[in-house]
Amino acid sequence: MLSYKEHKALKDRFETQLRVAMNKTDFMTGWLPKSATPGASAEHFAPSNIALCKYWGKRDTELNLPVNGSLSVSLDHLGSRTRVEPIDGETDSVWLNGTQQRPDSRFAKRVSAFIDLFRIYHPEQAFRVTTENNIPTAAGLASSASGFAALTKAMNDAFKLELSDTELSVMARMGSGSACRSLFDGFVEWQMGVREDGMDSYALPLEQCWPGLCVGLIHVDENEKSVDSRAGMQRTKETAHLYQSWPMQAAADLSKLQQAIAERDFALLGSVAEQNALSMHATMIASWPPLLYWQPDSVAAMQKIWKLRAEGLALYFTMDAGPNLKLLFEDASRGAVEAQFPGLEVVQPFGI
Ligand code: 2P0
Repeated sequence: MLSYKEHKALKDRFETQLRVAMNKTDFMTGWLPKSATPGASAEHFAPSNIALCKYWGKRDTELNLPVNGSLSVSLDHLGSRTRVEPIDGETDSVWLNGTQQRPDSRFAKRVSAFIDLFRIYHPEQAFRVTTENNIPTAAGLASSASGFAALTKAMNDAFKLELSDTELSVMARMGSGSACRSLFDGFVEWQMGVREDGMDSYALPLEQCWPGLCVGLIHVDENEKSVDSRAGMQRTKETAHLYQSWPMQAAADLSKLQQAIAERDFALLGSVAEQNALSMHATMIASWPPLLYWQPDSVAAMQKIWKLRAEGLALYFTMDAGPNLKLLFEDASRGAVEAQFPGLEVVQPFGI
């Protein structure tokens, strides 16, 4: 019988071996056609997305494989447009919203590391990458999902890879998990998959649409978070006992959301999305050191929503790893909601 210490040492060694066998570069070497050549410039748009059932926690941090499946709605015209151009020189030139990013900045390093995956056969080829986000900065929406999705599509064209939508979703996931959902419009499900190489962990668009569904973006605070989602989900998974209940909750919520969408049951959709977001935040608060993204204005908005709902307004919210709320309502309530939240940015992902 192995002691606990011996058992742990064996487990660590096994996991290290697995990691060595399946890092991103190994993955790409087995996948990319050797003929892949960086020829053309290319440009693509991808929408931002809001999760109704959240992605929170990874079972593999190298390949961005999630602990749970998630479901989102894409934000139509709000997102990122990214252009890539092969250039002479040794380093990538990365531009965001008209400003060149320092090569040692977090953003430029993440973009270059992602492009490295495509240029394994042409390590000398540098790119100019230009990204424009049309997401109002005041809405405080993360842009990594739309940015990496647009970049993935552009690199696919630049290297003439002709990858399928599913393969593009797998690729985008390795840039940023939530980016795999931004490959598609409308409702999108990211199936978590079970394989170690992640080839079954990608997003799929749902067939159903929901004309009249509204997402309202409330701005509470646009300052950069001190702990980003990537670090936040890792801390939660490692330190919050409460996290043990998260995979079960997410699985149950995912199937209730599928039901709500199939039956166009707005009260079910809104209540499940709101409870899912609050449960995710509960796991964050239960981490150590604690993670509380809420500001006093976030709590004030929640209380206002609960009061309006008690008075009969069909209004719910969701929140990501930040202080800003995203309101969920239907077109019939739009006037009443806008009267309560002046200046609200409203998106109707499926039209009226
Ligand atoms: C989501 N979030 O489902 C959840 C809810 C934040 C809270 O996906 O490390 O930026 O790049 O895979 O995709 C944000 O996480 O993290 C996110 P990485 P990502 O929208």
